[in-house]
Amino acid sequence: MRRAIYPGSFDPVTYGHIDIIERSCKLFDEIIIAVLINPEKRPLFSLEERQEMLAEALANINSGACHLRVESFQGLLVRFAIERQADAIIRGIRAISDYEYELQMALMNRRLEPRIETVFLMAAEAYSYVSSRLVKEIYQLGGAAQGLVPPSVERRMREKFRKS
Ligand code: COD
Repeated sequence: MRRAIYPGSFDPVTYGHIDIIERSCKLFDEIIIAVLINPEKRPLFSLEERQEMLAEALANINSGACHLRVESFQGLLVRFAIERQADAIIRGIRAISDYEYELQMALMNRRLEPRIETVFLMAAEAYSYVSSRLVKEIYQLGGAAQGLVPPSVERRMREKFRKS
């Protein structure tokens, strides 16, 4: 069985992330979507909210025979990958600007743990400009990003900024 970890902040999950998960399913039997717990960063959504939004979004995708699991992790990603007996780490590439950071991280992870490969996938062009950061900015400024994030994320974004 081939297992991969798809790690990220997912603050919040977008259709760009979902697209990468669907593509990963064609390559692996199981994907663990691993949400980072980073005490030094202040995400907009709590860990529980980010995991719930992922679970809601994943309930609506056709993953075929591929098994999807949402978990959280802290500390070194490669350590988590080894603990879960994963073969690979999945990362998404949008533009050449992502590549530099992603390459650096992949090479560092390979140095730390040569048994884990990093696999880069590209989302559909329609999502190539979508990022969690921009989606948050749009809602914060009173806009909406329909079609770029799952409906449950849209709803939670509106609630979040209505309250504040
Ligand atoms: N199209 C394609 N890919 C996309 C899109 C899109 N529209 N949107 C996002 N992605 C990709 C990103 O490029 C990324 O590959 C992935 O989806 C997740 O994105 P984010 O933004 O949710 O998550 P990141 O990039 O903040 O996650 C960073 C990690 C949590 C993976 C990283 O900080 C980490 O590994 N931390 C653990 C500590 C560690 O091991 N450090 C040493 C690293 S060398």
